[in-house]
Amino acid sequence: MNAPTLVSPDEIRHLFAQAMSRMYREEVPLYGALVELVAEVNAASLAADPALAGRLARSDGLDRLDAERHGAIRVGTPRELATLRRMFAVMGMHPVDYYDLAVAGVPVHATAFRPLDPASLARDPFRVFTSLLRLELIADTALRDEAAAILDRRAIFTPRALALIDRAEQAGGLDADEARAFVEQALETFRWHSEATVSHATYQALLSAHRLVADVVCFRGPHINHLTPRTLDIDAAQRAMQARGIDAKAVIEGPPPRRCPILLRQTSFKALQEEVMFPAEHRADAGTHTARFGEIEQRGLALTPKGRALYDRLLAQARETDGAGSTAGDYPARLAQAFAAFPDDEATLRREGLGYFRYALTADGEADRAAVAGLTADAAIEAGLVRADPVVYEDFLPVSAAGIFQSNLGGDEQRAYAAQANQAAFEAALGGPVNDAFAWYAQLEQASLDALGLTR
Ligand code: OOG
Ligand code: NI
Repeated sequence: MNAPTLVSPDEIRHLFAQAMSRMYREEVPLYGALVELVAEVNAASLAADPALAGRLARSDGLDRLDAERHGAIRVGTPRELATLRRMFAVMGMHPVDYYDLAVAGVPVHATAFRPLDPASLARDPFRVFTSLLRLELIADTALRDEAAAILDRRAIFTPRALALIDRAEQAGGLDADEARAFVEQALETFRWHSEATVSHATYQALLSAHRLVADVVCFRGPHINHLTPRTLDIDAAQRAMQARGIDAKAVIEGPPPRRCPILLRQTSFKALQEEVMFPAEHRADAGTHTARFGEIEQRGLALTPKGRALYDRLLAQARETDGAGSTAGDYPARLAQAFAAFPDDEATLRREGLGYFRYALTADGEADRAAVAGLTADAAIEAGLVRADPVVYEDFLPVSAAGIFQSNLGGDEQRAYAAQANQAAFEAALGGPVNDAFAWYAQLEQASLDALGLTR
């Protein structure tokens, strides 16, 4: 009997990421222009800093430098989220962390589906930030019920996609033909539809509840709303966008520019106003909808809980000054000033336990492995036997995500919801727990120490 040859989930994710990129470039040509701009900026960064390539190769893979790092979608119901979890699992993507955005005035909570194994991340790092609408935050109960009824009627997965998810779960994977069909079918869920499923009047009512509610409820499915390639110099990329007359968001989200990058910095071009048709009794109404944009990101050191607490405190300090959040003109200066208190050299970041590092042998260490085992990490580094490379942050930042949402909803509303974060409700909808990012980074670091026989 011939056992079927299964395609690895990593390969399926890689095919999927490529297909999404092709589809989105076709759907949003400005996104294609952004990808080209980023490739130019990255090439210039590498040319200007010959040592950069070596550092990247050690920490974050130089391969696929220009490939998309993430995308984002927004779904409406627990059932949609639970099925997405199963769909992403076929591609080796699992939910990591819980993000509450209600505190920032966006009526969703979210997770990111991403690879967990470092080798899988290296093969293709593609991940999807996935938000679930919190309908209970719509104050008008009649409108809330109407939104729920609309969402209840839609089917965002093709029957064949559902059948292939079942198949993958039963057989432990997909063969090459099934994998190809799966990617093709999965793509349908994330495609843009320029016809709304509701009348213009219903759209307007949902829009005034919150612009995001209209985006989630009024269309056939959770269209991909952005993709995000990685840049090696986000400040240069932001300037290049502005120089080309691309309507970039006012500020870069996340930490200020630093010698040792930490966490995640992001910016985007603002969402486009796109023509949409609304079904009406005798003819279709024309209108516009604003949802889709292009984003770029630059990643740095993953912070420990201690480092993250410091980050959150300094960020809050920079944003607090005049209540204007990150939109005021002097924000970059305030941010830089606040972050003067965050150590900016790798040795200190490591010694003070602010970031996660991966330990590896130097050439001297390779030559004398036996001398390494049993040493403390500090002593081994001191002796020149071991090197500590920063672990790259692979997740998201709720304050930044809210900033990205806000600048792309086409309005400037800044209401916060009084609602509490509700991870339990999110996980119930998801059909399982989210992975804890801190535990994941800590385990990566520990495994690198254990492999060399180092102690702390
Ligand atoms: C998601 C925004 C969050 C990010 O990079 O922080 C996000 C959305 O607008 O749906 O993608
Ligand atoms: Ni994003």
